[in-house]
Amino acid sequence: MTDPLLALRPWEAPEVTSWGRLPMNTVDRRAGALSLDGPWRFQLLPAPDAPVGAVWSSTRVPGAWTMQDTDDLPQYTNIRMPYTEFPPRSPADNPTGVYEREVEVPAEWSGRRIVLQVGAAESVLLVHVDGRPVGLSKDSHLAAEFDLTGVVRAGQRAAVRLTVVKWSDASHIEDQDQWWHGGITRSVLLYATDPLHLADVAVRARRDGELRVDCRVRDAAGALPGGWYVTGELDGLPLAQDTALDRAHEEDGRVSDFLGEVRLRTVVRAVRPWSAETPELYGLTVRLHRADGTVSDTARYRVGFRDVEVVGRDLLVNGERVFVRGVNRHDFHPLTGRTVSPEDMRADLVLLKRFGFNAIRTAHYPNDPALYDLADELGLYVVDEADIESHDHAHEIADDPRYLNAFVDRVSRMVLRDKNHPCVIVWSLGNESDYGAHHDAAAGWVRRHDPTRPVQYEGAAKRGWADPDVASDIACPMYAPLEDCLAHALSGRQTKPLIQCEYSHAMGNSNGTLADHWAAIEATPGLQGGFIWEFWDHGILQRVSDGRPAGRGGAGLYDNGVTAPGHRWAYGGDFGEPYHDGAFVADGVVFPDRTPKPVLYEHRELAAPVRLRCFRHEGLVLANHQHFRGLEWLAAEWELSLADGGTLTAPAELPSLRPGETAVVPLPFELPADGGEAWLTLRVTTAEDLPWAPRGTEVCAPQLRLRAAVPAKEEPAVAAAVEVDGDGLLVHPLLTAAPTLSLWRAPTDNDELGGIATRWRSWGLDALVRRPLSVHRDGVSVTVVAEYAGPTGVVRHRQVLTPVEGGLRIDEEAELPEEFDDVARVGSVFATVAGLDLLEWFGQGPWESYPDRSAGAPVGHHSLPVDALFTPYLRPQESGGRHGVRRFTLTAPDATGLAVTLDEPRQVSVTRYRAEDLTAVAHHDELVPRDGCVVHLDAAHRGLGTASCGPDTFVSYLVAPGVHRWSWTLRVL
Ligand code: IPT
Repeated sequence: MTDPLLALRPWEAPEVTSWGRLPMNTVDRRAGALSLDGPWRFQLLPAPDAPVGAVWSSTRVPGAWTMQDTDDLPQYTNIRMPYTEFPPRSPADNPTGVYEREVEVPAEWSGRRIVLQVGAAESVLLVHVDGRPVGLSKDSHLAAEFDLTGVVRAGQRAAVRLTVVKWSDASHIEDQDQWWHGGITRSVLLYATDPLHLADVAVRARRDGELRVDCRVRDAAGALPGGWYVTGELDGLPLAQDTALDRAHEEDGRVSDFLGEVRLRTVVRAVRPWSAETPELYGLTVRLHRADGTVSDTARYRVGFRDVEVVGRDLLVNGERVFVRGVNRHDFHPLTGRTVSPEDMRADLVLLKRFGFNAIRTAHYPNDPALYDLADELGLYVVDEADIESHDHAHEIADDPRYLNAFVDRVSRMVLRDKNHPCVIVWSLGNESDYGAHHDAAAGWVRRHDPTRPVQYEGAAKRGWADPDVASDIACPMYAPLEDCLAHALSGRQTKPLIQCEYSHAMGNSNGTLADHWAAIEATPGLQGGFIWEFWDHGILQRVSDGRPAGRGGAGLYDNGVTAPGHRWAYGGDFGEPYHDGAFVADGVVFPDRTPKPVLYEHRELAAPVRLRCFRHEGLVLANHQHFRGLEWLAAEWELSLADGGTLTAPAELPSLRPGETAVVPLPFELPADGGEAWLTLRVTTAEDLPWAPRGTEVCAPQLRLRAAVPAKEEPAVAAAVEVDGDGLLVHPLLTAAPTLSLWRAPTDNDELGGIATRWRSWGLDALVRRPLSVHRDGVSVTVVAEYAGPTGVVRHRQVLTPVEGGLRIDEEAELPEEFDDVARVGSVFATVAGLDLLEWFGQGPWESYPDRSAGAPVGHHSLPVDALFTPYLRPQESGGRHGVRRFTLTAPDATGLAVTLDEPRQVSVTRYRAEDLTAVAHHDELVPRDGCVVHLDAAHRGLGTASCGPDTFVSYLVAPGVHRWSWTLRVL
């Protein structure tokens, strides 16, 4: 007998979005639900219409089969589909998972309405119970519910079969930039309600305290029984029923026997409004009663009172033009793929809060429901995005009528699910799907159903940032050059808030110019922020021996971004995929194990709630840079870093300031009269335990320079010998490679994908050939002139080595030809003997910083083991730099070693790798650290930019041709 669900061939029928699926609603937390998570019988068929065999294995639900023990492994493609079939077709090889298990339906569910909920399945779900077809669903990131009343019997067993087809017409609109998986990725459960039940509850809570709760009631038996009523309470106080609404409905005859509607209301006096800074929540309980007063159904919500509106070119939350410090976040885990636990999501959001983020775009589909509860609780604004990305076939699909239903279905189901969350401030129609009538249809539905939130869609906004007719209330470009954003905001033609849906691409060593962006955003009305791309490096933990995902067994096999021996972070191509997009999937601000990358410290500082504005003779100007709260939640300590002394601390009293206010506070230290450079830092921490940070967690460390450095006097030469070899290379007891000129860095992902690395290679910067031209002794100094030649240009380099008290001064000069107009660096590189494993420096730190990513690294005395300086970006590249270094020592445990003093604050890196070590391998675990240190001192170092996807660094951060001079002293300790 042909199965009717299969006979439809629903995997190639975009018109079919569901069958037998219950409408989406907000009432899903019924007490007594039965979890069906855990082991299920499992078969992976080669195609949906292949016969189910007799041999079963076992698999775990929730979980993608691509991350468990099957031969269908994860595959990464960005834009292109992993197969050539055009929409709505899918390939003949179409892995299809058949999941089966028995369920004991509780005897006490007799007479009740029984519902099966499948949290998420990709990409087509077919449901059979006891061999009978029950329903089907598409949309891989939203739950599907099926009414099993009359299909299963209370007190008896039922066999549930869930068939999941991997490739379908729906895959063409789920073409997001991430790994392809297959399986059931969120929890499955069975629950029961009374036949008389809450079908949906919609909550509207405004910042003036007005609460409106619209309840819809159904009875499974059909017509509603007489006498039912609904009550509600907010934090224990009863809500009033809005009888006016009932009457109005009766008058126009809209109250039917099948669907009851009730509106409850109240006005909360002295309401505490919800915002990301003040995530105040109230507990709402809605109860549906039978005529005899007994409760037939209950729903609970946490309500946040807040308003969102677009007024002119401002997006206002509670009337305030808030800055949107956002990040794009996928549901991701290195062991389970797309299955994420509430604990993991809490850890994600806690980390975002600690690093100053206040917003998430759920790129590019509705995230796990727990995320919204957490964002409500912890305080994060959410741009909730529908599961639509048709990137590879965007143009065809946006106006292909066969897909119209799917677009409206996906957008509307997201809104129906998430509408009660205060965290959701904007609905997004999806990502990278061109712009067609389907988007207008979906936007129309949203605007009618939920007029309380704006709608955005990048594909529509692209038609014209100020175009009033497109399906986007926000100008939400991606990777727009800052100058274009500024020009728009200053043009007088701006009509909508400008908030980039993606910017500052975090691939590898990246996020250059973030500080420039924020300086412009904070200074320019009309610019309101954006969402960094993205939170995660999607590296999957992989066993190198058999190339398989480590899966859940891999827990504990990574630490601090680094994997255990025999394991690596896999990216595109590592599972043998024929088509893939390489390391482009590793472009997050955290490593796959959630270890923060250095950019996060930069971001934390740029988001600082407390700022030190300037230093005036009567004191310091301290500003509250928040939108809604004072500084009471913060504690602080002053720190004075003296270049020629140590670090002093003093307690700080934060003034009482309302949002936006400033106060002048007295200078907490007397500056020693004879010192040089002096820096004042305010270390700001949490004053009490918060849900996202224990007391004492650092929040920001704004800093001011109190006094500039006194220019160093040239040290007099002393009578001592400088030893150089026949090629003019310094011979020194602590150096295993003499200082030579370096113009090269191991290309970052930005350098590679932005194209500059290709130019560097064409100039031969990675293999310049040094030819000594002259070695000349002049008194005690030795002057060495050498040429560094590439195929297209020659750099002349002069090094003057002069003995000074206790060491050696090295004055260098390099003259770059005009054609070398944009090199990676100009500086010296040398290698040290083994055993010098501690770096102590005065300069910016302690974390990695580069010329265009150095706003979050305060100047001070820092110290780190050499092995901790390097950042293990998934694809090895230039890493570990420290900006603005004035001097440093590299020492062994007995404090012997070397000391370097630089003429000016310079870019320095101390690692175990030469640039060629880093370029030779594709994964971090393949690197073999050297015993000694590789030290770079740069007169100039190119900014990082974001050119792997978006603008390159600014001209001011480029290294110009012409003459560069730098000098440094080297002493033995
Ligand atoms: C943009 C995508 O929206 C996002 O999913 C991701 O691919 C990002 O770029 C790059 O990592 S689209 C790009 C073509 C600008």
